[in-house]
Amino acid sequence: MNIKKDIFPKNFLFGTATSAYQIEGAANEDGRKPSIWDDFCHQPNRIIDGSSGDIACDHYHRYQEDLDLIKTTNLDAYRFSISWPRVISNRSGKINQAGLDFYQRLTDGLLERNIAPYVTLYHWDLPSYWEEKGGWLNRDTAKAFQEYAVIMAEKLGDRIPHWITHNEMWCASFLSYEIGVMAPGTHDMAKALQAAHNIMLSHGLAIEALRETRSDIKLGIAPNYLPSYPSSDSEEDKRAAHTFDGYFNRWFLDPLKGRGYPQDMVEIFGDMMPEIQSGDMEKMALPLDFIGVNYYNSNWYRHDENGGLFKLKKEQPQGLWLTQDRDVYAKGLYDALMRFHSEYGFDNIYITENGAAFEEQVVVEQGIKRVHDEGRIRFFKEHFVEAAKAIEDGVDLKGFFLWSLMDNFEWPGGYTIRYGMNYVDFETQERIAKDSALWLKDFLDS
Ligand code: IFM
Repeated sequence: MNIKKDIFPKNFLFGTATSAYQIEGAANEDGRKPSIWDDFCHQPNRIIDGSSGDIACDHYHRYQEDLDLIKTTNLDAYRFSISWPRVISNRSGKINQAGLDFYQRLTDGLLERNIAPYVTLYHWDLPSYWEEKGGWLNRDTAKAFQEYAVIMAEKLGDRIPHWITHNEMWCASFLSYEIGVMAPGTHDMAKALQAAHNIMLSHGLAIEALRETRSDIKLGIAPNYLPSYPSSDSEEDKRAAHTFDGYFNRWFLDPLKGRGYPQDMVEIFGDMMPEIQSGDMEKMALPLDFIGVNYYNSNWYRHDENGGLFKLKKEQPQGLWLTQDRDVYAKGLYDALMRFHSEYGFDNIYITENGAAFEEQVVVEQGIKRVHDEGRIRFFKEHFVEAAKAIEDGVDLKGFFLWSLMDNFEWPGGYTIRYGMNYVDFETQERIAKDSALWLKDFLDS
């Protein structure tokens, strides 16, 4: 398939995304405090290769070189996250100037290269000093997040126009507290629901305070969205898919649109429902300037009487092609965008993450190191086509951020799963542009 950039509107923004813990390293430098991910990684059997983000891509020291990679790929924008425990030293909100300076330098480096910064305030690295007090199970953490958000906007809001409160709230709550494969790693649905509530509350509190702090910055959030299709046309399977959708998607999207928690799910969760105080749901529904969608894959469900709380079983159709850790269904991106547009009425939509991982080898050809990642090029093309179709069909899609700039610490997958368009040799920290980065550079130039 051959595609050209002109399938997108003229001012359409192309970017790439990363997150602090996955790339920065320098875990113990310049006054950074530990986060729940430092603690989690240093527990046995949490991370497949026993690794951590202690060094990661050493981006803290090599950020200039990394910003050059963004520039040479002809990308317009870069979405990065701020490490809360790097910039705030304790529960009283003491600023760590050295940590803050890093984000000042990073932002300046982007602006010097004419790359638009998009910042995420929370990509899962909660300071351990808050975890000691219950972490996201404690409402005080939501208040603390609001204070941290305000400090960041005061310090960086003059140079960063787009602010995202949270990345993938489902992961920060259910994947972390119910399924337990992410920090802090518990297996308790009631805790997951309480964490999800406090995270969404913290979003609302931050939006409220950020509006007062700077009226000129644009505010949004980046949920992960997983289309959930029925395995057959039967009413039972449709209900199963709808229930999974309630758990993964509607649980977050409905409150953002002022619809409260979805009633069908409230009934299923019963006495596991979180503590909700008066005014909480109104805060979650404060208007946003833009919304992100993180899309990777889709799931299919059928009804199963023995299928746990939700009575369902995942059943993927034949014929999906595979990446290292997911199956691919590009049309799911189109469906996601159409739903954000039609059912939820969102405008100013960005794809804040989309990408694929493959097992990759460096080869040397005529003295040049190359990584032939045809799978990633195919993935990019298929998803670009679906995004362009959604725009044609009326979706107000403003930009597309590819995950990720470079291979990095892929959470429980450690360094075994490579999502980068640039290869990282984690022994030497050498970066090698993969064929996908070279393809993208030409595509953006086309
Ligand atoms: O690496 C992650 C990222 O941190 C959040 N979204 C999904 C990516 C790939 O799994």
